[in-house]
Amino acid sequence: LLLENALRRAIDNNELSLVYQPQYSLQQQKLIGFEALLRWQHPELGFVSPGEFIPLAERSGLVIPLGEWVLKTALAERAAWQQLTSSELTVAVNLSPVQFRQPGLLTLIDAQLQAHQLSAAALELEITESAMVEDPAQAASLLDAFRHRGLRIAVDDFGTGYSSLSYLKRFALNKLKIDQSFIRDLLADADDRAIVQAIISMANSLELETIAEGVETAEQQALLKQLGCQAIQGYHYGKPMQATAAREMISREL
Ligand code: G
Ligand code: G
Ligand code: MN
Ligand code: NA
Repeated sequence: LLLENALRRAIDNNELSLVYQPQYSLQQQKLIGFEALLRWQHPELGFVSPGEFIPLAERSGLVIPLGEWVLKTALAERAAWQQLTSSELTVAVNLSPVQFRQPGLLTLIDAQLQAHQLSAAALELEITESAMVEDPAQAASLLDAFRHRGLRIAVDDFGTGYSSLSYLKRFALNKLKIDQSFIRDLLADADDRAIVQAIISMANSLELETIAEGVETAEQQALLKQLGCQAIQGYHYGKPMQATAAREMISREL
């Protein structure tokens, strides 16, 4: 409860920030966007990891105002990138399943895109399989509405959920983010390699894009390129960084 009350005040007290992790296209060989990741620095508790406070925020409902803050902040930052490059960078935002079920989500997104004069394609929404399994009919209609707007949808942590693969066919999705647990031992583990290969091949057939997460070495990157993976994200290309560092990277790379 102590932590919950602290989190409740975090937005007003300016304790939240976003860091941005770059994403690299293996085919175009260039920077294509950043994933926005939430950070909370409490004056006494210090750094609290999202792995700790996101579940708490989901249980308490705080994830709704928190998620709204994330969306607004990430889109304001994306608008600033517009001044740095003509490249069509995407900003990827993680959506909690709780936000995904919130009725006002689409209205909020529309309003924020308009406020920053951004096209919908500038925003990628990362959802997990768990967001789709609870109420598949509702999920399908919301995803259709997203697609109709031109928003991009990525499935986060792909391969770790409990959902059926049939949702890949039924739902309007753009991209699979191959979970980092399959990438970690990619070079040494034949099973991981087989799984990654199968995901990429299935994604290609279904006309879904692929991005590998947690890519930490040049060897992993080279193998992923060979396997036909389209993009990578991970410490090898870039760690999550402050907004100013991300802007510098855009100016340098593009
Ligand atoms: O960046 P890090 O590895 O600490 O992130 C840990 C987890 O927190 C990841 O699963 C990530 O998806 C999640 N996360 C990070 N930022 C956000 C956010 O803004 N909203 C939600 N819902 N989850 C986030
Ligand atoms: O669940 P999601 O994919 O949103 O979470 C991304 C998490 O993975 C973030 O917490 C981020 O800090 C972390 N991360 C990003 N790149 C790497 C990496 O190369 N190695 C490891 N171990 N973690 C990473
Ligand atoms: Mn993510
Ligand atoms: Na992930």
